[in-house]
Amino acid sequence: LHHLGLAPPQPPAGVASADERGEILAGLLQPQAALSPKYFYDQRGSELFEAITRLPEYYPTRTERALLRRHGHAIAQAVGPARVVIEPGAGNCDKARELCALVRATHFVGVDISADYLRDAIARLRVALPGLHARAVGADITRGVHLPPDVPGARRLVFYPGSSIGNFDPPQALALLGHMRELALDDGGLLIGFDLPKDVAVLEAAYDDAAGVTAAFNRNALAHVNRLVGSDFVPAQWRHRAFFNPHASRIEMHLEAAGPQRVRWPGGGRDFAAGERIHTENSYKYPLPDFTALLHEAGFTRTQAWTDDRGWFAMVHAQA
Ligand code: AVJ
Repeated sequence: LHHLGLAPPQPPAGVASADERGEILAGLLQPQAALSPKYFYDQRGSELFEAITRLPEYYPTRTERALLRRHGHAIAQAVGPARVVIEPGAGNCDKARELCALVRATHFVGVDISADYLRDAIARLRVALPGLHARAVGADITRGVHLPPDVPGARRLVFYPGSSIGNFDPPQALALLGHMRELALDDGGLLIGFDLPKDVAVLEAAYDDAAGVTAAFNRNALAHVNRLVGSDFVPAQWRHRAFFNPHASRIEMHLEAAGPQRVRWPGGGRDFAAGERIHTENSYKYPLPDFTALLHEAGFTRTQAWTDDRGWFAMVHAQA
């Protein structure tokens, strides 16, 4: 997204670039081992995430969809005549289909780190909306994306639904929102969905479902890392942990070693004691006024918000 400069070269699928490899190994070697949540999303991880969005416990996706439908008219009015919709982290493009129809977009650009998964989704989107010019850009949105204008002079809407912004800590979120404002150009806007704080039991169930899909999604990151850097993690030896951290207002996900583990990769490795954890995800929950303040700090001007009756999820339109 950044600078709209040159596209970073894309490594072949399934092999880490030198930067990625360095980032992954540095995280694993920290005293508190950590792995970026972007490594959840290989093909299988994207499929598991899609399964999560259909779980009874996982309220964000269906709450957001209901918000878009219920307030569609007002949202379309706030957005105005945007013709180019850009969605960072587009995934299966399900929401893009509804949004593009709602704002009568002529062009759609989906950006996602899971490039093959995105290409299939874009192909389905073209069938569903034959009048829409839709294209896929396989890229890591946190590293910068090259987006030449599809339609010179057309107003842009950056669409960032699903509380994806929750994966970033507040300073990173601020920077990313700033990039999105640049991407929207001077007369464009941002339509963003994010998760609100709520009852801890509701939050924790959403990230530790009874069917174990979120546990499989969490463990799958290790299989993905094995392919990316040649490590020998045994995913079944790691337990899924998910809990709300009230001080930071975030869900944390970790993988906890079920017993002592020796993990090796070309050129190194690490021993983990039983119970030691790898921190795999944060999912921040912002009170509406805090998030609106963040948008203004990122340079957006007018904002307009919609929430559901339970106050569980919010959608905000912000003018660039
Ligand atoms: C895709 C980041 C919005 O934080 O709710 C779902 C990812 N992790 N279950 C979220 C996720 C575990 C999801 N986001």
